[in-house]
Amino acid sequence: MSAASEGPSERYDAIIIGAGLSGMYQLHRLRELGLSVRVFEAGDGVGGTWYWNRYPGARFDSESWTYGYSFNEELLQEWDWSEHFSAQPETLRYCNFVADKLDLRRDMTFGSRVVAAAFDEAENSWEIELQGGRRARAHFLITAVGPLSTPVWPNIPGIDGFAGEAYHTGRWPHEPVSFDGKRVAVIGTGATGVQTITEVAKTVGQLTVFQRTPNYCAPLHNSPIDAETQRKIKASYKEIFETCRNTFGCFIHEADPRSALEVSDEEREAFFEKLYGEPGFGIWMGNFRDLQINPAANATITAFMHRKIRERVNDPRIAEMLIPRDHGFGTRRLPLESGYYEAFNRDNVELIDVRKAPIEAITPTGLKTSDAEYDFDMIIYATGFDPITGGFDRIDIRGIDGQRLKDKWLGGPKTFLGLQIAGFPNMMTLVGPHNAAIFCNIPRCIEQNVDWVTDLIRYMRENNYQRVAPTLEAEEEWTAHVHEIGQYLLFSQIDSWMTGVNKNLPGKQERASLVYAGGAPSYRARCDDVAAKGYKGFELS
Ligand code: N01
Repeated sequence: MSAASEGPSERYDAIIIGAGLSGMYQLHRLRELGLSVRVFEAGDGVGGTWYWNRYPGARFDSESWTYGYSFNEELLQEWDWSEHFSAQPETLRYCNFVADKLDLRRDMTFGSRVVAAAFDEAENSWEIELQGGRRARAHFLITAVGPLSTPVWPNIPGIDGFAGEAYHTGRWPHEPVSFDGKRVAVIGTGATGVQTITEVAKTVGQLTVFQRTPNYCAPLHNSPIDAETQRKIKASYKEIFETCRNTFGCFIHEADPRSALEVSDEEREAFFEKLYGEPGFGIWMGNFRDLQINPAANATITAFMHRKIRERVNDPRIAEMLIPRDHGFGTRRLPLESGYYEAFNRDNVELIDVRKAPIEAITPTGLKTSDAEYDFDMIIYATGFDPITGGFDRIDIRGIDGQRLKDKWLGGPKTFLGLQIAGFPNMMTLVGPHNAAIFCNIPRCIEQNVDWVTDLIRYMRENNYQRVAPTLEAEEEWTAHVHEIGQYLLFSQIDSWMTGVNKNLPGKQERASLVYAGGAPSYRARCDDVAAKGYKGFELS
């Protein structure tokens, strides 16, 4: 792409890539500053994750009333969440409700995938190119591409030759899909697979689950929100968001200050039971403080979860297959479930361990493992995403001297605060790598990211600065800090999307430090400190 200085006629103060929760809020905030803004979005509507992930059973596991935007009292008071943990259709309706209320769509162009972006040094601006060739230019480029937005189909031979229905959960069709009486395969048992399997099992003819790595799952305990609770929630938003603001991951769950090893066995067991019986992430986020840093402490909750799986699954052989052996509880992202283990008690649900019998090929009529051949009417791929950097990698982003971001990040991302990159001026990366927002009740951290970026842009305009980029030194220091702090949490020693691993992708076989693991409050304090010191670590010119 050329960055010729005459450039395209379409010009804005800022271009935002993506109309998910972060892109929507960023548009709103920049409009308040009086900027001309255009959002380019590949999908045909707002919502990002909630637009694409329409698979059966999709719902979030943040409490609904902690998930919505907090910045606007009218939005909070006018919107009723119907359940404590909202399902995808309602969350997508919420995104559309916000877009309507704030009149966001008039500055959005849908069905437009950004394929390239190049910085023009002479003009201090970014030129982007859309699939199809349309180009536009802006002073600021803000990526709001999401950490899990690039679905990955497994690299299994024959995958294109299957004659039946085939769906990736992250690209689920908009039309209803029926499972009635069908023979259905699900490949993948991450958070998405767990929700899909639980839901599909209810109406399917025969369901066969192909599991490579079992995950620990805990009950969601979802329920409807009655009128009285609704009223109380609406009266307490201030306190709710204040609580979220001060917890590690901005959930309402706060870690217990005790060590798992300082209490008696009975006390520990009773606490685990209590948390297992309560809604949401308490068992992960509100548990003893050292479960995710001390292997001996972690072993206690891991043994508890093993017992729970055995209690819930009737066939001991299947229970043993569902018990993770290669990682401790909570070291991979915890899927919350509503009857997942009981799905395997149904006569029409079969579990196949693909570590023992690897999938060798997708055939025109089904699937072949090293042990057997299966016929299916439908194959569902719940095989995950190109994690965290995937949304960046598929755009040809070029900074100063034409340096490609993909090349710069070859040995792992380098950023300052997970929000900017040396050599890529005036580009801000919402929920980007090295940002606390990935390990967070995401809208809470999105608001922090967006507010911080908005303040930076306001500061630049007030002080007549045209260009901002971190110094190499600041970038190196932050990147080293992200690496160092990540080591303390046990998840950093385990393969998962949180450590950047996707076994289907040649470049994603090794673990990397992709997320800031110091918690949202520390991250916010650091960002605020940088701003208070006149954006220390950034070069402004
Ligand atoms: O993706 P994943 P996901 N053969 O990467 C398997 C968020 N989310 O879409 O683990 C066989 O976790 C793979 O196996 P393995 C949440 O943060 C949130 O499920 O690599 N299996 C794994 O089991 C979540 O963590 C919500 O051995 C293959 C699965 O596919 C994140 O999204 C709901 C395979 C992929 O799991 C990602 O979840 C849903 C192959 N060739 C998701 N290739 C809520 O808020 C891959 N797999 C509730």
